[in-house]
Amino acid sequence: EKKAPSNEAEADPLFSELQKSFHGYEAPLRLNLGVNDDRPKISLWGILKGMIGKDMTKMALPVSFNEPTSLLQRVAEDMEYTDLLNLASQQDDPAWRVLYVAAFAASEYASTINRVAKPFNPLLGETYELCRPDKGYRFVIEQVSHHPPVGAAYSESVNWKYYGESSVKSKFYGKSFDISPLGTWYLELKTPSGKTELFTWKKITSSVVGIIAGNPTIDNYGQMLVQNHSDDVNCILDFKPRGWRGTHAYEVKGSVQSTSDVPEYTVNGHWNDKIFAYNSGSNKTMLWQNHERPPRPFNLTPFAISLNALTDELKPWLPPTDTRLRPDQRAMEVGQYDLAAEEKNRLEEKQRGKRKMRDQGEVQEWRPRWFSMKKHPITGEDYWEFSGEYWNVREEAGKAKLSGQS
Ligand code: CLR
Repeated sequence: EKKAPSNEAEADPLFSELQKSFHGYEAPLRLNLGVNDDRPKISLWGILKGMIGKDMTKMALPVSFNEPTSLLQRVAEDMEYTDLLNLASQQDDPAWRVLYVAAFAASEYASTINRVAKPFNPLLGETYELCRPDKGYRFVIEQVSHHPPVGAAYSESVNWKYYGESSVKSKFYGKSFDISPLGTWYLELKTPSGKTELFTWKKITSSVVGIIAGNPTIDNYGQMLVQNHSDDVNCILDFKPRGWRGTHAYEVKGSVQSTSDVPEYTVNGHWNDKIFAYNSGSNKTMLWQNHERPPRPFNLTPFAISLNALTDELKPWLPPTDTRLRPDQRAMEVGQYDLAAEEKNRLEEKQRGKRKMRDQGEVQEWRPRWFSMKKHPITGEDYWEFSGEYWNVREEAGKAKLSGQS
């Protein structure tokens, strides 16, 4: 017997679609790895000093510089603080909406602390999905290009849709290793009045510093404009570079900006700890606080550790392209580094072979399966449109597998 929708969210047709996608996510989250991180300690500078001027895709690094995540999962880590988007969606005041959205955009950097390691490079067509029934969202990302590496992502809940392109340019300068993200990120946010607002922003530069001194850390710096395209109440955030002796480490400052007459708000805090909003009377409100960070192998956060779990419940619902099924990353996760290196080579060789065949016209040109390039109706920029098919195919394939099993 079906229960009548008890509130507005449940009346949304998306609500029942989401419930279907949640099949397979019944088990509790995996929050720890049963291994120790016993990667050999090799000096990063020792390995990198011959590679000045190179970008990451052209560096052959020993697998001990990897962590058992993929770049697709690193994008999924953006989803750790989606509670902020739900909060934003409840705000009547556009200034508070943009403040919570900006806090969400800043929260994406908390995961980078102490993670001086290379995520696995996704294979062309590799996908990663993440559903959180407890948080009411679903997320999917596909590697849509290999050279240059590009991932197209789309996530949604009844309160918001968040999507964009993850593509990075990287370069080793000797003193630092800089990673500049190129894509735009889009947030469609439902407001209490029932309207939908579009926000966009671009990610800032991540940089590995302290390489020569032998204590590498990640810094994130640059200006970020969180722009509301539906009214002009925007927020600008300035992530300060650590600076000499780390005086400005993790610092983020900002303000709400508008051409119309809105009260003044400023933002102040640290992206590894807490971020606050201040009104003109200096009253402060905490927008965001970092989750607890118990020590974990590879310095992963518990959220990151949950991402690669492969439970029996989930297996029948996953497409063969899902990151969780990659043997090299799995070997890395259980501490079998030699096997990880071997498997990684095998998969990459196979991919090179396929590429060669495509280049020679022996097999059809490759096309992304779940995304296609379109002009964005509001910004006019090129973006990856998600067809939604992924979830329908998943549902049918999963049901077929389960009925074949019984
Ligand atoms: C930062 C947060 C963004 C998404 C994003 C994209 C690329 C990631 C970057 C994040 C963090 C730093 C990162 C980078 C790719 C490579 C780089 C993981 C997650 C690492 C630190 C480079 C290590 C290089 C070595 C030589 C060890 O929302």
